[in-house]
Amino acid sequence: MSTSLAPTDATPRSRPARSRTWRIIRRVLIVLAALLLIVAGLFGYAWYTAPVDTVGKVPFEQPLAIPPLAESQVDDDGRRVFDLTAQQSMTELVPGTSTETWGYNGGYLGPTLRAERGEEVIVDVTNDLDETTSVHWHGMHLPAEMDGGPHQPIAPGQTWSPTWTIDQPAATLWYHPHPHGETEDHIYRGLAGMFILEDPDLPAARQLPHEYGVDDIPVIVQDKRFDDGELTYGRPWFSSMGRLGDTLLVNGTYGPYLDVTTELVRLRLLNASTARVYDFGFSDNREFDVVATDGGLLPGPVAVNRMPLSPGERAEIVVRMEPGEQVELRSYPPDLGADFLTERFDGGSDRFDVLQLRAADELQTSPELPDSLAPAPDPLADVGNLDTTREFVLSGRTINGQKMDMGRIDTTVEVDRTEIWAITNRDGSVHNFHVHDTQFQIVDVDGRSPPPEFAGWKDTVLLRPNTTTRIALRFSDYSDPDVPYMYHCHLLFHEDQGMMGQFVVVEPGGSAGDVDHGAHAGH
Ligand SMILES: [Cu+2]
Repeated sequence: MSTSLAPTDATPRSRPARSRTWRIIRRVLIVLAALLLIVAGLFGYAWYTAPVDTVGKVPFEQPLAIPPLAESQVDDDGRRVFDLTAQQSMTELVPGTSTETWGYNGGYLGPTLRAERGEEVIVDVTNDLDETTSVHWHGMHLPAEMDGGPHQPIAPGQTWSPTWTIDQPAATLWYHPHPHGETEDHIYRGLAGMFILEDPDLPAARQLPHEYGVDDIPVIVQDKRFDDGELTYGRPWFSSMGRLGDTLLVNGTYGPYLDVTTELVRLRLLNASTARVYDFGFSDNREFDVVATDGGLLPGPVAVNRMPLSPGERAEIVVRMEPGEQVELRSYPPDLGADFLTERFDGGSDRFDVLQLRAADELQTSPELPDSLAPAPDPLADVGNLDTTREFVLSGRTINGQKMDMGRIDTTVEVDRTEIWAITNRDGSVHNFHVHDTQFQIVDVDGRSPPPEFAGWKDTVLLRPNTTTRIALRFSDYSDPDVPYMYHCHLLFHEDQGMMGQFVVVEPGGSAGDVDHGAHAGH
């Protein structure tokens, strides 16, 4: 049998040609094999170095910083006035190093704002940075022009003074920048803070631990990566999530411990990371009670031993301590619902020691947790039927096939009408979904009701790969056809790349107006 490479009538002259061909093929094969080895080597390196595991390696040597409660005054109009100034500083985040950071009224993060339902507030936000930013009140029900999204930029040197009336139940909200395309950077550098709402009409709230900084503790969790003290801004090769750090800060503290002096301690967990999903639990797997989620108290405490939170989500948990004991709050490998490769590179194998709780030898008695905390969320009760009103498909960096356009209104909703939104993640990796202005209730995920700790008020929901989550929501008050609110993925890299849409709330029968594309800087 013969082939063209080995002709039977081969002449002496064809032999050099044949061996030359073989030489070329051999070289190509060697180069290909070398390339394959390099790629396999890089992949292997990435595979083995991808998981982060800090369990047992964190020196719990720093007392947990408690963000100060923001000072405020009541002005002549009866409004509670807060001041926030975004500024740049050098901060000792990791002991012995100095890091360039951004913060509000300080080096890193910002003070905790606290206000009561019914109060009118005004926040004078000054931008002392040398680039434009904004401040969004995450989870807050308020007029669109006060929302602090991409349409309310604050230019360097300017002050923006949004004002609104607190009109929602007690909750752990937060504030952070929302400038279009720059949110990941601004939050990563340190701009974020907690906004605690109180509600005198919820008596159970006073039976929960509520002494700020004593038995009611903000726990703002963020992952970072440092190089020689400086924050690094790279993204991993094999992950599409965005930045995934190998070092945790809690309230800006590296290696934090908390001295506990009461039997019960309430932790207000906030995932203020840019991309990472956590699955919080304790080092001895003890049960704890989830008492509130994003938008406020659950109907009653829910005992669990894990509580997953994606970026932007909050949970208030109450943990019982024994005198003299130590236990660590951890993050266990979160269930990202993805294939094993994606899980590995998106943080699904990662474990962290988060915060050490050190109980005093004698603990003050705490009141028992009430069985009933707050009325159950009502949007579902208001819906005559559960027909889906709208569909949102998240894929790549798009929602319904489109990237964010500040000049385009994607969705127009009528004021005070309950809607069912079906949100589908069509990708093989996680996204999440945050809606401004309102709190929603999760109806079902692929037809299944959520577990009780996820059946309360939410404004942000994790979307596992290839699932459909339906939420019930209502936009009461504040119609404005010209100024949009946002819905978006709260993985900030995705958001910045355009995974965001705009909606306006209009009066019944109304239609969207002309959105101001450029928007105006503060005055
Ligand atoms: Cu996303």
